[in-house]
Amino acid sequence: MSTENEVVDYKALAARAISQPLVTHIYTADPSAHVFNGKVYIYPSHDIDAGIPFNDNGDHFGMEDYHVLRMDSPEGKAEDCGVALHVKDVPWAERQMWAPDAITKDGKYYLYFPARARDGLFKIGVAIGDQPEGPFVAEPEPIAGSYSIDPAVFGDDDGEFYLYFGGIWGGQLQKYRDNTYSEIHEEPTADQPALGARVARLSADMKSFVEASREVVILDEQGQPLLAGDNSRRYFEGPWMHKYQGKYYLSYSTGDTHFLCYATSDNPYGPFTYQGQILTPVVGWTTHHSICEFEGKWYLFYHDSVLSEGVTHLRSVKVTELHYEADGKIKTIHPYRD
Ligand code: FUB
Repeated sequence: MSTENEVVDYKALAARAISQPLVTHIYTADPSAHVFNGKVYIYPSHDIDAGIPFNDNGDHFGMEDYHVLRMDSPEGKAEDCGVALHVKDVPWAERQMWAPDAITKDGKYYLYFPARARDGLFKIGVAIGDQPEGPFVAEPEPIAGSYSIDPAVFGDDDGEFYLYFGGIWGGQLQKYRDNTYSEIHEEPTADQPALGARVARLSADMKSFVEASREVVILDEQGQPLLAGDNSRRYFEGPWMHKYQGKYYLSYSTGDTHFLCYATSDNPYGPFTYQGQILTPVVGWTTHHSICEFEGKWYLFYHDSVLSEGVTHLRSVKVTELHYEADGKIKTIHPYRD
């Protein structure tokens, strides 16, 4: 949104914003929204200033717990339901409770979350509760076969559940090939296929993968995999899956180019075909979202750093209506009016 050293008038920017923070008493980010029992529940990261210096690994994103937000409708007020899970109550996790997601099955609620384990590697855990707002009790170990960050859980119409996950750079996805970590691995060079998110089907008890995770490939209009150098379109982090008119929509952040983009497929495993941009860049380095239907209307939940006047790890979740064209294309949203 701004070049280095440019003085930004954040009050003017706030006035131009198409939507305002859902809560202002805490900083929140990475909103995963779902409708449970007729209400909207948002599972965000809870941003804090942990006093950790900025670096490319994102260590300054030092979050420690999760608060769940509840809304009677996406156009209403958001209520903070309080702490749903704290890192001190997760036996395997040490720090950095990053972007979570949640789902319900058979009367239980499952919160999926990434955190750094004591060996410095991100893993994904699951915590279980009886109500959408928690509290959630974490399983003693991370999900076997999970790694990296940004879990997004998707329940298909046939009763199967899938976990999408993965993020490059601070999210460590570039350190894995075929689900195995090695320090020698790096992001592919610009002319090689980009790394994709990962997906695995969940077990009936929602606590494990029934298969090794697979790569989610995104193809261009010629049917070729997007390349690692295609920074404005390739996958970076923050996967989200939703279904619209029978098609699977994979949406995600492009990271260093700060777009939310999407690709579609007839299969939850893909391959997906790139379609376009959902959201142009927001204030702050990261952009992360979810898409949720409520009473026949569709909404984009996202975040920006306007409230903190541009502090990239102090973000605020927002919501705006999302519209489809007749052919199923999503209309691009611009977060600030001209
Ligand atoms: O909130 C920490 C990280 O920032 C998330 O995991 C990424 O998706 C980015 O939003």
